[in-house]
Amino acid sequence: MKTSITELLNIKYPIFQGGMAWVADGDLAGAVSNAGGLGIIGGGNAPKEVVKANIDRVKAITDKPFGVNIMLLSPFADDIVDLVIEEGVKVVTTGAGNPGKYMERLHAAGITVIPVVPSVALAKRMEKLGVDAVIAEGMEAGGHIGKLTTMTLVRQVVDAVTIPVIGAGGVADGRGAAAVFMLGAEAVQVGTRFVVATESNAHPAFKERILKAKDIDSVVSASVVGHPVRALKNKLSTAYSQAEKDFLAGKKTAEEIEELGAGALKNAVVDGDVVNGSVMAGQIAGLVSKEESCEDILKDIYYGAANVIRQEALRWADVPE
Ligand code: TUI
Repeated sequence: MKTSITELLNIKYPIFQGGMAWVADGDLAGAVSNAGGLGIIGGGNAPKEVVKANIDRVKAITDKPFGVNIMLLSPFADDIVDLVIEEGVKVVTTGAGNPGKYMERLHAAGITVIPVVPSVALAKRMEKLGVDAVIAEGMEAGGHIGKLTTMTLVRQVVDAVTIPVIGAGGVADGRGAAAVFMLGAEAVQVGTRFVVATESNAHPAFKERILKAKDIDSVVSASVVGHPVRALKNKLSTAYSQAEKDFLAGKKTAEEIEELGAGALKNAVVDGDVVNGSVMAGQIAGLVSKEESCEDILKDIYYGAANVIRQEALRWADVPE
């Protein structure tokens, strides 16, 4: 089974592992790439040396293609662009902004550039800029999100651009992946399910919250200051919702709300503080109930999608054209 994305990137499965800050380190990305998906190191807010160590780790695990996600709100974004060029990284995804100012240098270095887009307008702007593909990520996703759902965003982006579209947000198994392929995507990106992979170094308490989560356990915080973030409900999300009320009443500044989030993701992922930290996860966490290897996760999604697509095709086979 081939798609324009498996061909473009020379990977076996049309499945990306999301470049999640603090979670998507060299061990996770290396395991995913080695098993035939596209592993992606999450640059997050990390400085160049930290991302370099993760690139070294992936290179020690596999010689298959992998990517680096550049989080464009990071104070180190410029440095990470230098780094991916120096290290000969083949694929860069971007998040939380417009990568326009880096495009020329990335392409001159032969890097395939794939930004996350939350809207049709940005997808079209990115296509004009010459990006190689776009990731249409719906608001079911964990972390920093846009406003549209995966169902509506992927379909409309596919209609609006001619470059390949990767669908993301709410995909954790074969059925979800098949649905996104039906919308016209050439690959899917999966985050939350890989957080609980055996090879993921996320703190056991962080994994446990995802494994135990129900469908309605995530909330979106900080929308009022322009950076909506989806995470599982806890003391921090309650504090956010109070602070947002205070902000709307003119009793708190945007900076005070942003401060609540500073370091909160690291506290949860690395130190396991799932009470006061930010347990970023997608709405599909309710379906994720088992810790498995990256290889098993990739196979389950790939063969699961194939099975449901075949079943459904059979059901429709007698309908005249
Ligand atoms: O970036 C993500 N997910 C993230 S980043 C992150 S770290 C962070 N923590 C707190 C606040 C902000 C960031 C945690 N999770 N996903 C990709 C994504 N990109 N989602 C939405 C966007 C996006 C939003 C606006 C992409 C482009 C964009 O463009 C605005 C513009 O410049 O036109």
